[in-house]
Amino acid sequence: MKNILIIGATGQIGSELTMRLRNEYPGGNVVAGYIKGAEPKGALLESGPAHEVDITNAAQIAEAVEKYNVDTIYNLAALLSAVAEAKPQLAWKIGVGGLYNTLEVAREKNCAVFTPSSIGSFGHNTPADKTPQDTIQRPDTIYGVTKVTGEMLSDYYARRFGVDTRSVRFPGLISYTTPPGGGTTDYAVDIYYAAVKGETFKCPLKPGSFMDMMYMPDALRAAIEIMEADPAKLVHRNSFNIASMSFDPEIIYAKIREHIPEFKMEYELDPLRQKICDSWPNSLDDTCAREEWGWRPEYDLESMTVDMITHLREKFGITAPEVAHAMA
Ligand code: AKB
Repeated sequence: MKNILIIGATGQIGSELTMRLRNEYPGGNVVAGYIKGAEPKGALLESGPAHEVDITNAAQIAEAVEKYNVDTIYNLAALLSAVAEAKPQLAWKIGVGGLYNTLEVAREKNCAVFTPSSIGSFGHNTPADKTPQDTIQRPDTIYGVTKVTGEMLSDYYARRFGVDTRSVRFPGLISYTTPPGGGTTDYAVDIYYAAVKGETFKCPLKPGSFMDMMYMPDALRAAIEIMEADPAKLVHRNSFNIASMSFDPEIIYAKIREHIPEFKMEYELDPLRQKICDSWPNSLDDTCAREEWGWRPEYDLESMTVDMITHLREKFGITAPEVAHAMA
């Protein structure tokens, strides 16, 4: 894979994945696909080509693929779970209509396609703990419905037309670069911002709300490694469970307080996000990803917390308070 189009390159995952792919494939075109109003800026704009690609417009996708001789498409266009509940028709148009457009272009132009699925592809009647790779997928949200449809459509295009479609089910992704916006797992990003800025965090989910989470560097590596995996070893394609850590608000709060003891959290529940979270698994079993393409996470809650706090302090120019040493 050398010439890559990222659809949704200015979003939470896209902005970091585009930069990472440009480092990974320095000789190729790594094209930042963006929509009007979300144009790339700064390093993202300066480090490589950019092209307007609205996923609901198949002609625009085809134009970018032809112009840059694209062989791989990363389709990152989606509304996250909570926003999708407010705009279900748009969520379907982008998540399913957009994927259909992408797969059709890929079929005609012979491109591989990565389209992330999510822990949101499961529902309340899925086994919640160590959720198996192959299990019941009857999601309660429109976000989940688009993700399961996307998994099935992508598998269909692989079987029927030989399109090289691959995917992982992302947990909540945590990063200090671009904020997520509109997801159920967003609290696990927001809590770090509040802690570093010295603000009291209002937690939208109640204690005991466990979900899988992952630090962005692991997620980016997963997205690249699955596309590089030896196809002969893949039993599954769309989509692999991947996991690195599972926690609830109490656990992440306690972990941050080990590093910022004065940090305070209060509960101010968001009924929509709570309902969505209650329908999602507590933790996924990622054995198939480990066995079929060697998936291994590198970050746990402790190493992620140290890295998040360090980078957010740098981002906001906040110096770490001096540690008070007791006099002997
Ligand atoms: C969301 O919360 O909607 C996403 C996801 C887990 O897919 N972060």
